[in-house]
Amino acid sequence: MKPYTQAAILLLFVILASCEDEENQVLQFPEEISDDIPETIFAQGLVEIRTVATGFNIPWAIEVIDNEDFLCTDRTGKLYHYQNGELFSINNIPQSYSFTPANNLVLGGLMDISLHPEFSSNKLVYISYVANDQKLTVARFKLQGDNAENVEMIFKANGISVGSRISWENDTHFFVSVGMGGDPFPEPGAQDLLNDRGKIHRLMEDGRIPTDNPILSGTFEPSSIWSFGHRNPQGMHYDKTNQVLYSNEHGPLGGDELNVIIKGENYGWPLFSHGLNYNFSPVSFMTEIEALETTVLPIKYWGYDLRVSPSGLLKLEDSNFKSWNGSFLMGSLYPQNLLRYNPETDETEIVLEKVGRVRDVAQLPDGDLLISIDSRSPSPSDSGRILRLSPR
Ligand SMILES: [Ca+2]
Repeated sequence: MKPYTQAAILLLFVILASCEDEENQVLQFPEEISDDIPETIFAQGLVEIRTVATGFNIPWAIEVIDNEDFLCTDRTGKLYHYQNGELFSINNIPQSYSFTPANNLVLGGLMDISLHPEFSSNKLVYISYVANDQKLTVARFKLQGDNAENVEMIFKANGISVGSRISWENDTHFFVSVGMGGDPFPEPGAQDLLNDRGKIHRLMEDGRIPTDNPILSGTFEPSSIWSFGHRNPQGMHYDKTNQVLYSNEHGPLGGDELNVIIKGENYGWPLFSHGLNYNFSPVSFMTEIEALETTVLPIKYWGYDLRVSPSGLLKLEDSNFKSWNGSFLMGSLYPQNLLRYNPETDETEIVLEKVGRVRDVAQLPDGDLLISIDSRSPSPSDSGRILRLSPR
């Protein structure tokens, strides 16, 4: 290509990019990491992407209030409120503890956020985070303007978590996941019923243990534990129509899973996994048939080839993407994709390739979707951002 042709193409990109910025009214938060706004891209001719807000570090969770009104957590300990084109911080939220191990990823910190089902009248908001005592904690508060009021800690696990999601079953009960990890070998505890890690818990709105929670083997009364043997659940979705709780979780190398969560059941980690330890050794020598007898196998697992490392989970029901309704959308951290899994056909599709580390997926009342993406992905200069997806 001749130099002047290259220059002309570059100029065209600059003009297109600047038009795009104006049209999208991209918000620049003061503590932004970079000015880089990703261009609008068209994936497979189906999706139009618009940047709604930037300046985040690790935008772990989006919780929609209305079409132009949503909350977003940042793992580094901040909670943001986007409302009609403005982005502001919520004050007075509990301090969270995040840490950065050798691989440069930020772990712990502020993770999920969820509105009480009767938020419109009671203004109650729930968050899950690693507190300064290094334990996974659930707090709730009243959202009054840009303030968190009447902050109450309503659940404290007896250990830390590297991932967490909250999902409501009905107006009075919710689920919260507490994960674990292990590199190169599994951390102990997912099978230990006195250890809150590697579990999905079920609580009442005020944090009390529901009397109809399972009485697990070797115990005499219900605890907060709803299911156990999980590795690191980073997406949860409660399908209210069919009353089914879904959760995805990180395997080690391969063995990422989508599970249907059933009361009192054992999801197998680390007795059995479809994946391998990080040093490529087997997690266990249990066969799938043996695992089927004592644990619940995932409804879907992904191998090492796709390296899903899922985050966020949304089962689409009445989105504007008509052909996707009935499918699950989830982020795929390591390869930086947005994935769609169709349970009818058992097909996994890369919806947006190399879009960045997608942390969460949410649907707006108008049927469009929001996704949140980590800073420094896919390019090291990228700011953490929230994108709106509409059918093209
Ligand atoms: Ca499992």
